[in-house]
Amino acid sequence: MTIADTIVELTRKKRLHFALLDPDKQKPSIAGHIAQTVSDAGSSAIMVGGSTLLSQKQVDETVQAIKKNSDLPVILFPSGAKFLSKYADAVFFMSLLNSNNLDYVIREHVKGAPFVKYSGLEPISMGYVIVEPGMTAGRVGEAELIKRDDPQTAVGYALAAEYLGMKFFYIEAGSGAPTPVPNEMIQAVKKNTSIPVIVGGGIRDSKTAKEKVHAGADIIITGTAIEKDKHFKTTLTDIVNAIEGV
Ligand code: 1GP
Repeated sequence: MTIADTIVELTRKKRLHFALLDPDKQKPSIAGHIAQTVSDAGSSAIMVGGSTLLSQKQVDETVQAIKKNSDLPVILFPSGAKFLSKYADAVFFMSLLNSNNLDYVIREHVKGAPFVKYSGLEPISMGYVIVEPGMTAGRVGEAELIKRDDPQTAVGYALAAEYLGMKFFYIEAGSGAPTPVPNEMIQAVKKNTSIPVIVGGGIRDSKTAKEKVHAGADIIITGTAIEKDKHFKTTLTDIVNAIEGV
């Protein structure tokens, strides 16, 4: 079974947590160590990516260190064609649907597609949108941010992603966002779409993660909770346990 199908299947049984590691934020050896902890905490996958990467080497070394230390699938979350790594298992082949820059909607994909084909990476089609405040991802991605009080626009994007044949819909407020995607927005998206809904940005504790899952998130992504929290193993374990049973 493909990684995408395995994830879809898992979301039918429980709510999942994915950890996001940005190669720009720590050395590969530390990323390897974190990966082990993420795996022990019960996460289902490790995503690798970031908006401020400088080289493919950085991504390669981080992915290799993660693979050495954990059996979890490693899924790239690339900001551009330059940041793909053949050492990962899969890549979120994602279009930033609310970007004003065609590079992030389709052009980078055209550049990166041959690499995906010949490296054997599994492409996982995903519609991606950024909600206010958007943070660095919103700025770098030149996103026309979805307003926090506009769930209907988010629903439109989710349906468009589904109708375009995308397998997942990722809605996020930006890494480190002071407030995550509003519950009402997640509820509206979930109610209107049938593809798994991934939510991230500004989720740093189990209470918030549970709230987002109650609203309808199938998968929760956390990044900063790993980078900034000294007790991140406990935090991650709490998040995984809190959302699993919802
Ligand atoms: C970024 O949503 C992720 O795409 C992670 O956000 O760093 O706030 O957890 P945080």
